[in-house]
Order: sequence, then structure tokens, then C-alpha cells
Amino acid sequence: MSDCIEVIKGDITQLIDVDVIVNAANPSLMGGGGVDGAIHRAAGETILEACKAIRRQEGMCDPGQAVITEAGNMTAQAIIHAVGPVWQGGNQQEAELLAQTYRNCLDLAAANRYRTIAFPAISTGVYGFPRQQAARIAWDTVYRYLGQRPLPEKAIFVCFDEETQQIYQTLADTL
Ligand code: AR6
Repeated sequence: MSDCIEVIKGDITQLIDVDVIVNAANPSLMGGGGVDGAIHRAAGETILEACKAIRRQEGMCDPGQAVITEAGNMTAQAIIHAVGPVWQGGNQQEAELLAQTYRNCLDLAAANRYRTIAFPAISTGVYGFPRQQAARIAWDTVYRYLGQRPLPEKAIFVCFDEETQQIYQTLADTL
């Protein structure tokens, strides 16, 4: 089961051989900094247009929710734009909202019959979620989901920095 999850260090926009790339977006879905900016740059203008169309139809994307678009210039098949919670000290259901964010991404990937999905460390940058706690939630949520469902078959946690990679690697090693 543990081979269903891979931990790598790097830039998520450079991944090849993955069906779905998850973006840490904001409720506007109009792009931003961090991994959101990098993904929109790599994917191109058509993805912003796709996000605008979703906005027109469905409005803002609440924390915990996610939407799917094609992947434009990226080699993946699709991008899931997920809105994690902003850390507000821990008493505003941030943990449950973060778990929900991961679950909604997995549901969308499964519904579209994708087999592999790559996640950044959602909410741990600009949104300020403590890295250790966020990694534990991400790991437990994804691990449980993959163990219970046929799809997706594999998840990759893409860590942008050394500290995040070490946190995820420790979780992987304790399995
Ligand atoms: N590949 C993988 N991970 C990355 C990359 C990359 N290219 N770039 C950054 N990270 P953040 P959030 C890591 O701030 O906290 C945006 O402006 C980064 O080191 O991108 O969910 C949105 O529009 C960190 O570990 O996302 C929202 O307004 C993780 O990705 C807001 O930021 C998440 O950091 C969302 O904040």
C-alpha cells in the first residue's frame, strides 16, 4: 500500500507522467503567487479562461472545495484547482477543511477516471498552515482514500523545499 504514495522534492510544473496536477488556488480561481502562479504560467492562458468560465457558472470556490480543468500546455491531462483553508490559529475548522480539500481532489480525479495525482503542500505557503500538521492531514487523508477506492491508484506529494520533504519522508518511513 505504501508504494501508492510517492514523496519527491521539486517543482510540480515539471512533473511528467502524472494524470492530474493539483493547484493550491484561492476562491477567485484567477491565479496568484506560489504554486498557483507557477501552474498558471506553465499551463497558459487557456486555463485562466477555463477558470473564468467556471467562475461565471459556479461563482467563487469555497475553502475545502475544488474544480477541474484541462491542463493546457502542461503534460498532465488535467489540473484540479483546490482551495485550502487559511490558517487562523487552528480553531476555525482548518484541519477538517484541509482534509476535505484533499478528499475533494481525490473524488474529482476518481470521477474523471484518472489514475495518478500530484499534490503540492496545500495551504502551507501564503495560507500559513503549520507544515507538520498539514502534512499529517494530507498523508492520512490520501492514504486512507487510496486504500478504500480503486481510483486514483497513486498519489505523489511534491515538496518544494527541503523541510517539507523531510516531514513527508518521515511520515513515509513510519508506515
Ligand atoms: N511546485 C511545488 N510546490 C510549490 C511550488 C511549485 N512550483 N511553488 C510553491 N510551492 P502556496 P497556499 C509550495 O503559497 O499556502 C496563492 O497566491 C510552497 O512552498 O503556493 O495554499 C494562491 O492564489 C508551499 O509549500 O499556496 C492563494 O491565494 C505550497 O506549495 C494562496 O497562494 C503551498 O504554498 C494559496 O496559499
